[in-house]
Amino acid sequence: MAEIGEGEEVKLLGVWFSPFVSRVKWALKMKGIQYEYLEDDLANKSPLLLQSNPFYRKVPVLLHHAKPIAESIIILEYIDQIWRSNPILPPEPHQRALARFWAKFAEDKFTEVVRRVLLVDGEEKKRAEKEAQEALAVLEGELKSKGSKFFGGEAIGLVDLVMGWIAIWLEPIEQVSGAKVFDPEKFPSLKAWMEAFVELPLIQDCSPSKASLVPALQQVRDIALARSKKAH
Ligand SMILES: N[C@@H](CCC(=O)N[C@@H](CS)C(=O)NCC(=O)O)C(=O)O
Repeated sequence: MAEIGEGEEVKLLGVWFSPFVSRVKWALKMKGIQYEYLEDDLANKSPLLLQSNPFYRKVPVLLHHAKPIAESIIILEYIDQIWRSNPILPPEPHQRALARFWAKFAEDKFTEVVRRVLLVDGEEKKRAEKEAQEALAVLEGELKSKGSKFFGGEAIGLVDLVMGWIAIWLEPIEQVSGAKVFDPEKFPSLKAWMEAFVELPLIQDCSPSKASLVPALQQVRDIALARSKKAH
């Protein structure tokens, strides 16, 4: 039997320290898809990245038979539609809609807010810190009411792939920004979920270490702060 991905020509454009790229790596690993990984340079973006994602100019980009797909959550859904083993979304339409809702909530209300925690300072950082904690309280309530190991049930699904970065990136982001977003006493269900998530071999196999992220995120923060200083 041909291995999944063989003859499929799957390429992933990414940078190693991006949580958006890692969620795509996790999904490809979960499905057992072989692919070629191309590390880009955000300070000097490759022509392939600029051609494949001309409007956002961001990684990740998945190339399937040279056809580009951008935006990590859209890529996750594409992967799930093309390769059916180990489903990312549940089969039932209402359950699928709920998974998409929570993935969107986590992205808009948490991921994007923590991005601000990393990239800004002062009052704006404090506001973002508080907003992120409010979103975590909602996500804690959702996970608790589900009563399952993962948002996807007993196996990881869309919401776990979208939120999983928290288990690895949040601590380095807190360290670099000096903010405190996660309180394990306030969020016991999320704490148990993070522990279960990082214990999965597929996550351990293709994630950067927290220690390696600290200097990389520090650099991202320094560049963003220097740019905003210049702009004012
Ligand atoms: N919403 C996008 C976010 C991707 C993103 O922010 N990628 C960053 C790396 S972490 C990037 O490529 N930044 C380059 C830039 O902003 O110029 C997704 O989910 O794919």
